Amino acid sequence: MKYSFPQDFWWGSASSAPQTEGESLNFGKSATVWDEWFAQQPGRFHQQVGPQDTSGFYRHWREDIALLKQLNHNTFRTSISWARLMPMGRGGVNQQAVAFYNQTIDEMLAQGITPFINLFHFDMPMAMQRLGGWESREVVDAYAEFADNCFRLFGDRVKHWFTFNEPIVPVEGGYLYNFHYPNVVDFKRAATVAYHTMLAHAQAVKKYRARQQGGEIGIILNLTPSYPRSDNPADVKAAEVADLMFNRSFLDPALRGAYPQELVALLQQHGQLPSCRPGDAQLLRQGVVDLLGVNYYQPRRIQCRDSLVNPDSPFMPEWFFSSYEMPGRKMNPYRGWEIYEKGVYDILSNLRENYGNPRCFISENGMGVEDELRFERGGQIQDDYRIAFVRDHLRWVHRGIQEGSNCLGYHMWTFIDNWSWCNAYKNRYGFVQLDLATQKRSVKKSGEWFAAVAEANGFE
Ligand code: BGP
Repeated sequence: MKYSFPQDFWWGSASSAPQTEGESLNFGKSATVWDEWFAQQPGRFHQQVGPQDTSGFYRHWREDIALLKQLNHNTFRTSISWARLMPMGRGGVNQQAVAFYNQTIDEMLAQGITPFINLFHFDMPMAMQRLGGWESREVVDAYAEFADNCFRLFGDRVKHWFTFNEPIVPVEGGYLYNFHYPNVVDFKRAATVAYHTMLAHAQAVKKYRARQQGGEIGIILNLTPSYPRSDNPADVKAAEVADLMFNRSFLDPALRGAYPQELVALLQQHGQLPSCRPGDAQLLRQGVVDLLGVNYYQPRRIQCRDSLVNPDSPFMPEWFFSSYEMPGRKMNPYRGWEIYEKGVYDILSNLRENYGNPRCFISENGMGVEDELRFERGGQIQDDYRIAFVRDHLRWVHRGIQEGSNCLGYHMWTFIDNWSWCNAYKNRYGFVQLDLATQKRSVKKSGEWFAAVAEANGFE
């Protein structure tokens, strides 16, 4: 069968400033929570590569953009580092950063690659974290100032903006499950962080629209379809609560301008609602996006709890459901996440049926592989598994589009193997292999395959 995609489909990949730029304490940039996190854990990180190094886009940007071109990308997503542009978090702008972002944006445009720019990819400046990070309303206002500076400085050329990438990850990682800085475990604080993030989002959307720059603004959410173990009402209910907590907590405000009533009622009942101010609800309504980025990696498999909750234990989402390992599920043998390609189609169907079919695109989807060098033959990584992964997801994306979904593109995570928050370079995701010792870039087999797909606007 031939899979042809709509004209002008966005073919590209996604990355982020903190995972690729390097030079994280140089050229006027101040520390983010990642510099702090890395410094606090000597010995933890694979090969000792940290935010200061990464894949070195700060120095290799010209070569990297040439590679994007070679891979027939018509679009590319990266982010602007808040701590690079505004080292104190607010106030002064770092002119070296302005020059850096100007040259990279201009070079992408010169190569026919439309830049998609995201404003926050987990990289809270330490100056802002010291004020309380997303727990602080001051930080919400500072972020809006940063966003507005980005629109002012680059909005004449950048026409696709995103306020946040996966805003739930700092909530989960930093305030609920203890896998990111600042390692807090407290639902109420997590809920406040989530709420303030969406207020910051809405403020940025408002600022962008006020400038009337003729572009669009959206948000990028990682959506994890929650499948119940059975049709048993208790399992179905458990999956619905997981969906409320992990998907709809951001999806509903982003697309409908308000939180789901069921979620508000649930948190209220348990005394976990963040404190609101007059005017917040109206602000949230103004944050409805023009464009939704969907990151999809894996689903959630949910069942009802098999034991009663101890009401004295700290409140957690898991009071209402358990996860289980679905028998026979397909796993990524090289990283350990479930692979369920149809999930991407289910997300598109849900958006079409329940959210008015918004303009959207797949903004991340990808396959991490540990020790990928073992697949090198004749100087090239033969990553047929990644080709199969992308192709099989694209088939489901294609079907969603055939059925009417307003899905405008597909971005793979990621372009060049990059630094990751908890694993550094252990898991490789790129179309392009990075040799950490030499910083040499080599296109993998999947990169060549993707270039051909992008050129043909589809595949057989
Ligand atoms: C997404 C993030 C990316 C990237 C990716 C892979 O959630 O947006 O920044 O890191 O996941 O995950 P990991 O690097 O943890 O394997």
